Amino acid sequence: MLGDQLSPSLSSLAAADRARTVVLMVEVMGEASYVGHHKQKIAFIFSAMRHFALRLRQAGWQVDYVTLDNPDNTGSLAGEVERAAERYRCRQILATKPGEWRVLEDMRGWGTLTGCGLTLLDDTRFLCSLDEFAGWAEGRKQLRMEYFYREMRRKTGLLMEGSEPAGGRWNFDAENRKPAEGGLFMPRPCRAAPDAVTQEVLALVGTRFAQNFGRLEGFAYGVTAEDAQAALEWFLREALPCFGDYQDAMLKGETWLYHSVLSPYLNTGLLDPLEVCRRVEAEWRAGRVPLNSAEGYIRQIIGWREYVRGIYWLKMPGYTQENALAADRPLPAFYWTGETDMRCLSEVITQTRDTAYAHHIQRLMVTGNFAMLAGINPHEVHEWYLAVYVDAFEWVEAPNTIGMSQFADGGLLGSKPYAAGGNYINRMSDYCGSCRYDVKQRTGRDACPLNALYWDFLVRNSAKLRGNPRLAQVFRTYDKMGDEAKRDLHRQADAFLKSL
Ligand code: FAD
Ligand code: DLZ
Ligand code: SF4
Repeated sequence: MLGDQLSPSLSSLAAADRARTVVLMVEVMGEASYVGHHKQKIAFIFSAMRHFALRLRQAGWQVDYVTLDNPDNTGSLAGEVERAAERYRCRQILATKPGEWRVLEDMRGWGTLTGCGLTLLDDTRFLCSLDEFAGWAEGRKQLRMEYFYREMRRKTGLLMEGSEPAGGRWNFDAENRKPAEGGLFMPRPCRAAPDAVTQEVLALVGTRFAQNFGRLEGFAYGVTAEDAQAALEWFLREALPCFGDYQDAMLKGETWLYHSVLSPYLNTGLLDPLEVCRRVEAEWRAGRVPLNSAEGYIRQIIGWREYVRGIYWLKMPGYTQENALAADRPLPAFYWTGETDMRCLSEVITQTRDTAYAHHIQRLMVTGNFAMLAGINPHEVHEWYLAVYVDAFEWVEAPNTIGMSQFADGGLLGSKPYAAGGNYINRMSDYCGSCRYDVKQRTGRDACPLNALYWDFLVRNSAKLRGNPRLAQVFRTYDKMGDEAKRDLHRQADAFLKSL
């Protein structure tokens, strides 16, 4: 069982005979270092794995758990499977398919490697199977999330009144764009105090991964199903009512706002996505939360989360190498330090370093938007996101980065690039007020760099973007600018890019 397969209902467990099975769980350097994971991400996964192993033992399973510091640890999944196969004179390997192409390829070799029979079962912890998604996608020119989402609403019956969507509309996103306001703040989300198991893991990670990105101090992620359940209860009570309204808002020093911070638990199996959605729906039906919040939240899970998984498996291998806009600049060093005068970026990167978390709009419209405007190589951007967030597993991270955020798949996921100048960030956050740059200026020493970069990005990629009907208006605006204004913008952008 892998580090993100911590569900008692996992297909491999369900198919195994408890009396004749040894459950193998391994902490291996290979998995802990294929990207330079944030320290808190490694600590979360290792501690959650150790707690899950205890739980399985309590439930009567024989568990062989190999810790990272076990002197015989070979450092790879395959190496540990081979050793275990010999140890137990194993005849049959049973596993649930992983969430990453790289690991699936590795797993497919385990039968030959060990001489055992190998059965790889589908991961049934999703609403939409990969076959079902492939069937939905077949023959469609555009794979729009909105239509997929409606199918999932019908399939689950979530927020449905018979065959109609509750409230008469499928999507209340237009009501979910309130900017940050003065006095908008959140009580700190439900955080778990590290127990003895977690403390041991924190010590291990602090020593073995001392050079990795991120702080360990303040680690407070839950590591058991009970912790995850407590986090869900907190979210339903404290944050869900305002989730919809302020989903896109950003505020200095406010990491979590009204977000649920449930992605680490959903992605490792400590929470069940459908159960979470049913609880959210029940809050709306009981009149405790508005429909825009309940719908907005459920859409993220049964819509976006399922949809990106489908895209990942439909397009791999190859998807993580896509680079439709031929962006080739290296990732700026400040993505690892937060040391930049651009307040929006320093705020989000510092927060990421301290917590291994940033909410969706921070990922999409701050770090993601800047990387795309600056023409950063999307594969480097992808590896950064895969490393720095506690919830990052490739099946969910890659389509969000390569597709939604960088437009590197040429528009498979989004009908236009999520590109914005400083204006958007100024509208949705309070970052600009304390920035050394002036968000209102396009050129000059103090101009917000995003403004010139925005136009420069569009023009740099005009061969690929000009024909996009959703960008027709912005290109018209650009065309109406005087030659001098255009030249100044590109000079400004060039000088900035050279200084990166
Ligand atoms: P909330 O805002 O409370 O949302 C609720 C839940 O909906 C999340 O827990 C998550 O499970 C789901 N969700 C929301 N948006 C998305 C989305 N776009 N795709 C898939 N699920 C979604 N999410 C990850 O789980 N892992 C990643 O590695 C990841 N990488 C991302 C990279 C980029 C560039 C971008 C733009 C987004 C990424 N996301 C990723 C999606 C989203 O940002 C996170 O799911 C969300 O911020 C997690 O915080 P939360 O639990 O507080 O979410
Ligand atoms: C991300 C991760 C890390 C850091 N460490 C381990 C590990 O030691 N053992 C393990 O089984 N899984 C780990 N994982 C998760 C995997 O790298 C991989 O992303 C998922 O299992 C894919 O489904
Ligand atoms: Fe970011 Fe520009 Fe605002 Fe500064 S002025 S915080 S760089 S958007």
